[in-house]
Amino acid sequence: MSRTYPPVSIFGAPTDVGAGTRGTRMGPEALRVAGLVEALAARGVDVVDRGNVDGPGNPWQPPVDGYRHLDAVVAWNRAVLEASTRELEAGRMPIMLGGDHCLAVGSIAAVAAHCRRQGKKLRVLWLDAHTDFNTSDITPSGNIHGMPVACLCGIGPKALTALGGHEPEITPAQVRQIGIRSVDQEEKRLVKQHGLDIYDMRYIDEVGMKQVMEEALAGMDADTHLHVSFDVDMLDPSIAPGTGTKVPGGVNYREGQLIMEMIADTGRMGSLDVVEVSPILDAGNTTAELAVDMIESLFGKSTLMRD
Ligand code: Z70
Ligand code: MN
Ligand code: MN
Ligand code: MN
Repeated sequence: MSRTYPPVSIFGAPTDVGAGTRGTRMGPEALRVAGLVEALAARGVDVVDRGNVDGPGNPWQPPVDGYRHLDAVVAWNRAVLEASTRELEAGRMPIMLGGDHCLAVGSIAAVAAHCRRQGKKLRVLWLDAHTDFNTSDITPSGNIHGMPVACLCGIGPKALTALGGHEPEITPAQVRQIGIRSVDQEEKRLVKQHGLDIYDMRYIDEVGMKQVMEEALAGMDADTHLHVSFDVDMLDPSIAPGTGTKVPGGVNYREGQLIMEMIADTGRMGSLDVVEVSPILDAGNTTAELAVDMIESLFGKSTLMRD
């Protein structure tokens, strides 16, 4: 394979303040122990591990006005925004290791600002069992990891929607969601109202992952920055049990690999989140190891030479 990749900077955001179960704070270490840095280096990628960003502990309190731990979530997202921005401006690809999925507000706000500065188009691929489009009015839990896509689209608390200084950071038309199979009742209405492009499990079963990915990646060109936000709960819990919200009927191993390979083939990935890995719920470290396996495919690992 002759494909080359931009230099990569990995950083961890060890928190679970946005989630309803604790444990994703250990995600970054689990991914490191699974050999993420070594695997990328072995593929010839110029990769550095910047260590972890810092933030407040988990107050473990009930929701206030529909949000759990809003202040702590904002603090962690500021740290992620800063770290991601620094790497993007240095011409490097940030890989943010969560932590829970609330952190995508900061990582994607950084990428959106970077794209505005560079005159680039942004496409967001949201790999998840969930649409993460709740608001304080309709959330069943108050957990902010169920809200980042709405926040990025300008719907949410000011401290998150205005985090990167541009409201909204993205529009629903820039987002493609794959692997979806758990959407709350009122959340369904909201994603429909906002026209989100959702490839749910039924559609994946009906047309197959190849067509799903062709559709989700269509329309990108040399000026497109592709951000991949990978919530490991997209994968079926039988292969990825180490996560807090397990939803049956998920993406299987082969479908997951095809997603990553087809993303790699575009050559357009400019940033990546790997979130919701919770090693204390795992069987050994299999979920982090599987995530590393998938990330190798994102960086061009394939069975045969295809170009
Ligand atoms: C539910 C909620 C959720 C994980 C997002 C679940 C949210 N829709 N869970 N990611 N792991 O509480 O809003
Ligand atoms: Mn760039
Ligand atoms: Mn998610
Ligand atoms: Mn999820």
